[in-house]
Amino acid sequence: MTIESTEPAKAENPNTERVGGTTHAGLQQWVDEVAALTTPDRIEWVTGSDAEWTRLTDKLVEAGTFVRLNDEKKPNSFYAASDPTDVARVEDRTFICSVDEKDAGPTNNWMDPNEMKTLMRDLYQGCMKGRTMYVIPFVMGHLNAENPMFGVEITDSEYVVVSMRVMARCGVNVLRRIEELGEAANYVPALHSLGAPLEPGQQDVKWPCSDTKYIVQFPEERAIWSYGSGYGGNALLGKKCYSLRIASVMARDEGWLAEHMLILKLTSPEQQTYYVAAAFPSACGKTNLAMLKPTIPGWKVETLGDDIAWMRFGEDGRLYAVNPEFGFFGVAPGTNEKTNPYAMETIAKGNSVFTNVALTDDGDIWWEGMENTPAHATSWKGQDWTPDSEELSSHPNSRYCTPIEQCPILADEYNDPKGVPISAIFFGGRRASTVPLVTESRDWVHGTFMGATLSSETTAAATGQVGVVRRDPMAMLPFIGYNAGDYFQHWINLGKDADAHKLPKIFYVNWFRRDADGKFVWPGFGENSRVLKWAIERIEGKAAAVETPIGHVPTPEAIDTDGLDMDPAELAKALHVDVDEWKAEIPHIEEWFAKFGDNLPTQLRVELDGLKARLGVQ
Ligand code: GTP
Ligand code: SPV
Ligand code: MN
Repeated sequence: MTIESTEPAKAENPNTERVGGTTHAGLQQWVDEVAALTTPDRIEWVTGSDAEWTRLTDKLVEAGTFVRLNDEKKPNSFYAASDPTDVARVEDRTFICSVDEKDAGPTNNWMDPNEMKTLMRDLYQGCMKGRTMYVIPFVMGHLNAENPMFGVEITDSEYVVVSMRVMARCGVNVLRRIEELGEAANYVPALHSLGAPLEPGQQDVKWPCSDTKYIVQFPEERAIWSYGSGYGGNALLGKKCYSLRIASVMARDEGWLAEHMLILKLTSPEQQTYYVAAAFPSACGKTNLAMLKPTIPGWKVETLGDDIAWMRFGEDGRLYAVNPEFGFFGVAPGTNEKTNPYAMETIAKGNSVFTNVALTDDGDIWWEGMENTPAHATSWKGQDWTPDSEELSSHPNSRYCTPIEQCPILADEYNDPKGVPISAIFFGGRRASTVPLVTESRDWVHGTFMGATLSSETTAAATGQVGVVRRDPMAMLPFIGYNAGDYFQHWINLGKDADAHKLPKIFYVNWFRRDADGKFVWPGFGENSRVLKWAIERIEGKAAAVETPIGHVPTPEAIDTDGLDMDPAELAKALHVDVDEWKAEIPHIEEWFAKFGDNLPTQLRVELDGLKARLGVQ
């Protein structure tokens, strides 16, 4: 991809300092073009060395972006607070710029790619003035994969460089491999700028960003242009932009799946192992389930991934999943020794970045829900905070960014580029009513229907209102890089072409059902192991279920409640299929499906008709 300016490229800043480079002509040309457009003071190729980490983190400390944490509490770790306007993914500023508007579908923002490029080229013009432009060669997944999934992110943010080094395999080894492959190396060019040029002598702010934000994917070109935000999925372009939006388009074209899913390994007391993938919308429990500590004796969970799964059929006809990431970018609030002890252990090893949490007076971090509430701390907004404060100490979408290899329960298979064969897929959302604790689909198409109609209350992971129920198909609403109707068809097609008995079984879960007082009915977290156990026993043909209009739901006796401190009536509530609530759901599903017109797969319409008939809806 080139920048393809219609205007002659501006003469490059003759004083630009250059550190590093590449023998790959195409890549060097793209970097030169971006430099000519954005006019940085300095161009630096990221190597991934420890010395580089130290230099960049020192620079961030000096700039005031980072505070170095107490080495005894969190070694080699840093605290950052973002600009209060730059705290989450900006879905209304995110675009799929396909050539044809129809290919973006009814769920994405769209603009003509040429129009978007013209608009953004104007924004990028001189936007790195006074800054260093970093070139980050990275690979999503394994460098020794059959087809390594390369990317190169250009960014003018040191915070992004440091975070990318945690979240993806980056640096000189990747670049050398790209160079060895030469023209044969496919890489996704991913351009990022904070949109905050510095005039000579101008004092920088702690968190530079712009009020104008664009997060843009060009699916045909497999390219990403991001502008104006320094936070999370807006700026760490290997994550949502590449591994979901662009990768979902690649997956459609090549017959695989790029999904917003955790991957876990489950070992039963009989030492049987199973791999489970689960898609829950942002801030709905993936990281927590991925690192689950089972409360039922003899069962063991190990982690393979907490956010993204790439799944391809293996030669044996089974669906294999790989986590393309190298770190966790996890929701901080609510994480504690009880809900997620392994995440706590992972971050305690250090080498992490904490953004928008609270800074304690002894140089550690804290957030709502963590043990040992400090008597005083500095809030993410930089204000004095005490337990009596009205405001939260941490932003609800505050996050820890930490290396996956520090996770004490990381499964060995994480290092296998082949991935792991998936036995079960869970779809789940955050629903106060209607959706029972767990439902088993009848078959792949019914499971696809469950995924396609998945709904969830919105969370702080994206800007906008929180707590509003919306359809979030396969937990991919903000991440499908093409027409969601075609995406549903792709799911159905993969199932059609596969060996039915080798396909993962699909389940629909809801940890978030509430009672009349607004309390969660199901205790969740480690207790979710009881639901995993039921699902595995269903796969093994051992557990009981009742057939309901929406699918197979466990009888209360089929759930292992040994040691569970829960009133049986409450469990019955969690499992209840309320026909009236489901009848009320139908118009919402109808409205959702209507968006897709002819692009809605017939099979999903048939599934909806079946559901209506079973519920007795005309
Ligand atoms: P992203 O990183 O945004 O994709 O989110 P995620 O799906 O990984 O969500 P995460 O596991 O970080 O959970 C987000 C929030 O849900 C946290 O506040 C958790 O405490 C809460 N949560 C997770 N699992 C459960 C559960 O089983 N029950 C309840 N009630 N809350 C949960
Ligand atoms: C999500 O929002 O689903 C995340 C965080 O995992 S971000 O990387 O910002 O997308
Ligand atoms: Mn996510």
